[in-house]
Amino acid sequence: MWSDHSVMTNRPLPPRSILTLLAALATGGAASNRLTTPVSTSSVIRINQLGYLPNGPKTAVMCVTSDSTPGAAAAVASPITFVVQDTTGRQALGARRASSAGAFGPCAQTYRLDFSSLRTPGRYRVVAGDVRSPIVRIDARAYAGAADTLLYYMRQQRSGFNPTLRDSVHKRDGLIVDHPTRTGEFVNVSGGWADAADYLQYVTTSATATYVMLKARADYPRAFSDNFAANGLPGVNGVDDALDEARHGLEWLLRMFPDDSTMFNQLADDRDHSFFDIPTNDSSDYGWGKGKERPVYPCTGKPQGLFSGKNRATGYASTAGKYASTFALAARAYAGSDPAFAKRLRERALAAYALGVKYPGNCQTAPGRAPYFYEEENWVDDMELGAAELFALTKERPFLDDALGFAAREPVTPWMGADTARHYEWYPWLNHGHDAVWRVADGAGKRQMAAYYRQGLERVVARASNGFRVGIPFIWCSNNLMSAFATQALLYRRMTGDNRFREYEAAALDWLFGANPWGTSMVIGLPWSGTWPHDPHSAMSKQIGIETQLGGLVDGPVYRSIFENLRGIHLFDPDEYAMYNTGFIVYHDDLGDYSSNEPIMDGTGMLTYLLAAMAP
Ligand SMILES: [Ca+2]
Ligand SMILES: [Ca+2]
Repeated sequence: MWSDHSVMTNRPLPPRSILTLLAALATGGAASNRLTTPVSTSSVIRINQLGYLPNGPKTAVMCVTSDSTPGAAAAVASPITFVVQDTTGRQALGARRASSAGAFGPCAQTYRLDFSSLRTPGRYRVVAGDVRSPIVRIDARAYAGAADTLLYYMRQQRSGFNPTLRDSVHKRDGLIVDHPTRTGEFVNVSGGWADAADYLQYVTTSATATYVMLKARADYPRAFSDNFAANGLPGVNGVDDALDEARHGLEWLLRMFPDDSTMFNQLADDRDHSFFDIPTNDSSDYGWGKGKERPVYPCTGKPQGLFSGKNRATGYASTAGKYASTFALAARAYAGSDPAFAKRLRERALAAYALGVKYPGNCQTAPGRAPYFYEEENWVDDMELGAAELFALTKERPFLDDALGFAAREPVTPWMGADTARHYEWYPWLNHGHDAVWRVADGAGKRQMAAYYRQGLERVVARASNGFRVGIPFIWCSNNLMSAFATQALLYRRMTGDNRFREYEAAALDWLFGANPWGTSMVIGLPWSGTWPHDPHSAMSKQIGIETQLGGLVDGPVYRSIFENLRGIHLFDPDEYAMYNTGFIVYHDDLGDYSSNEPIMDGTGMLTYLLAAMAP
């Protein structure tokens, strides 16, 4: 078992070039972080490895694992005391008591060790008896460079020219399929990002990631730096790197919506999964030869799937709304710096929205040979966001009326409070529409939007009495839900000044960076000196090196039943987390586990907002 304790220094990754990272790895800088001293007891203290802001909430979570000797579990249910020490062992916070918060997953007991009253920046350990936490960092700059680090992964996912490989990938995109009149026609839709460790590309996820990056840099302009050029190679170009990355997405989205009646939704399909190789060697065969053109799927408003499996598509609006909101927000972003581009974005935003009005319903992704697809069922959230952003752009009142109407049709994103959901059934996980409406609505409208967010947060919190304070369902891509919950709580707090969900917001953020049963950050290389996924489901990682995956958010833990029932899933190596995979949720740092350890583009892009908000 590798742990926890001895080698972590909790240094966030400073902005620097990938070349420096490669050099660090060549000298063994990262590998040494993996193996540390064995756990001496069956209790561990989990912390946010990135650190805590001096004036923010600070909680570590103690987990007493269920393999404790009989009798011990009963004993630890009683209150415990803990202290906080500085790195010399001197007491920085006197003894505090903590009561058991009950069982959770592999933990027979959990305890919340709240040290929020310690505000002095520095490095500490939380100590309970003979159990010591890793080094805890309290620092106003704990999140400096964190949002930028996510962008390393986004650049690495680029299709077209890929800056990590310094080569172009998927040069023949693509041939239209499933179109009433244009099937077989070539259309240039090169660019965008691969969705995950496979190379499928979806408007659903790409537009959402683009939107959130645009919003993150608009709201928190100082969170991002300028260390990369438009093509993703190192270099300064006078544009923050979040906008560079968003523009890479926008250029692809414009190709995918080339005229007012042709709205493409997807590039490639799961026949891509026949090969597990880096994208330059992708030799998937879509029926016209290996490594040739990839299929481009339009929205048709009808169930799609070229083989036996079909989705349940009913319209265009889920995709059309995402195009509209992303283009409209981008039009405002480029109004000053590139008016011609802004004008085109505005025109495409209006056209996309009109198609969404004409064809209400879902445009789901199309399955190929496998039974999996993104089963998005809600579209009013997407049209709400599109309408709100179009109102912000045009100031035309009917858009605001539309947005308010759509908002009332789905006040709470339905996964909130649920035990489970289909794959990407309620997407995006966070409805940014309510926030976009709040920004432009009158007093009554603002109160309504805040109330909608509050209702969703209450439903999750009602399930979160455990010591980790988590109430999300552990469906596939649970880290997306954790990130969405924290972001919604943040937006609600900023809207209202109401701090009632602050503890849960912090707990979700802490979970993503190590305050979880496994004690691992869910973002590759963040912080570089911490514990994070070294063996993700990724051909790039396997063939070239883990450093290519820097900044990638992995799927996160799933219900055991999900892991055990997915096709073709098995671990390649002994499970270093076996001790913590005894409960109802599992996470494996293993190449073979595509359910919990695959980096995901949309989740990474969406996390930029939360980390930008935490930046100094
Ligand atoms: Ca730049
Ligand atoms: Ca939706």
